[in-house]
Amino acid sequence: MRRGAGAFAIAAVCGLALAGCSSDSSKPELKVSGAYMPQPVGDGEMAAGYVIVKNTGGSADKLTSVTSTLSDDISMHVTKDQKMEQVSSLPVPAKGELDLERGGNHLMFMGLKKQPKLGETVAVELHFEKTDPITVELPVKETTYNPKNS
Ligand SMILES: [Cu+2]
Repeated sequence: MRRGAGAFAIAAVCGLALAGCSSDSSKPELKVSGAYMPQPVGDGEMAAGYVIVKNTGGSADKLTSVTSTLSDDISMHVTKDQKMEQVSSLPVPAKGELDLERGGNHLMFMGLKKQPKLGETVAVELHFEKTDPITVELPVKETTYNPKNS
């Protein structure tokens, strides 16, 4: 309880200070944006997911696993020379970002329990080495959706 209240007080102070509060933190400060899942084609058994994890903190973190009710088998992939390769974690650099995007790194959902349909959202929990898990809602977009083209 004490710890939770303390964190809340710090958050309130940061809100008032507006700037410079998290920038001198030595801990990772993560924020997720740009999340989406392209609608899988046909009755495909797998889907990809994309998020951007921004770290404004002074130390690096790692995305270590991803969980969701959509699938029990979610892995992290990097793309090298047009080929996918599974990795056990993805780095979130200090004062940098982890970018999952089309043609590059992505989340891979295997053995889908249901078909995600356009307009729905898929709740996903991102687990990190240092930071507490972050829940993200991935909106299901057109199969060919790419935020860079819209
Ligand atoms: Cu993949």
